[in-house]
Amino acid sequence: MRFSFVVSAGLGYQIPNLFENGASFAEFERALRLLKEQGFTGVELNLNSDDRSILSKIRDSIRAEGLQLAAVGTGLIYLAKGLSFSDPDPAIREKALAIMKELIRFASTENSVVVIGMVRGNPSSSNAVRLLIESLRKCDKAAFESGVRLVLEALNRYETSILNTATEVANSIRDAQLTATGILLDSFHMNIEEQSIEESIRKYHDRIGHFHIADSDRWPPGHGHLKIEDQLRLLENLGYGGWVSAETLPKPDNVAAVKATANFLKAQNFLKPP
Ligand SMILES: [Mn+2]
Repeated sequence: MRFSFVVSAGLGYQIPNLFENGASFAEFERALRLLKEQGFTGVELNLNSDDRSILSKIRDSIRAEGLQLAAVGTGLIYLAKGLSFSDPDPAIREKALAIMKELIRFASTENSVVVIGMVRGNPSSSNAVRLLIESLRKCDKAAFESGVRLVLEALNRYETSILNTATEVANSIRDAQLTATGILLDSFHMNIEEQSIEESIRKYHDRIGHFHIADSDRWPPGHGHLKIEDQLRLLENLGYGGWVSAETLPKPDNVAAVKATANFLKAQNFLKPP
């Protein structure tokens, strides 16, 4: 297992207006240095830009720090731009898909997984899952052609109305016959939705393509009441070799959240000091 930390305008190491101005780039580079110094080998970003000059600048900064881009989150396509894969308007679905394809192309050069989380939208129509699956098929085809792995995340009911559990995600992948798409499980969401976190990890471990950790209160591991060390030990024993990415609130602050997560992972012998 490899460990990364989210840097974004929201969750993880939080940088307001990330990649929208020069100051945010400078702070981004400080965040990367901190991750490296604390022993993380990767970073996960949330991107909604298909601007190639910005993407190549991001790539250069990550490479210069000797880190890997573990995963590209895409929730901002919906949360910042209002575009989703389940929107009843086909033109909006196509716009979301166009940005997604650009991010898949970007991920392909970095060997990163691409996360399908909130880009599904938060629909109320009964038709939504059918529209989502149609979009997922197109995405999956683009990812397959680029040699990229997609991961579909189970998100809790308070954030979206569709695909809340590991089983719902696994069934959608199966029904849509997706070949380049795995499952993303997140300890924070699973704590709300799964009957048993351990059983879900066990049942779907061979399809898990990415894993997010945050405690029950979404603070860094060790703050709440989840046994994240047990989840990680189980994944390890089941042979999971992908990324584990910390997606915590920036609490009590950015630097302390990174350090608390690193200290937790080191105390549990998952992360080796660099
Ligand atoms: Mn997550």
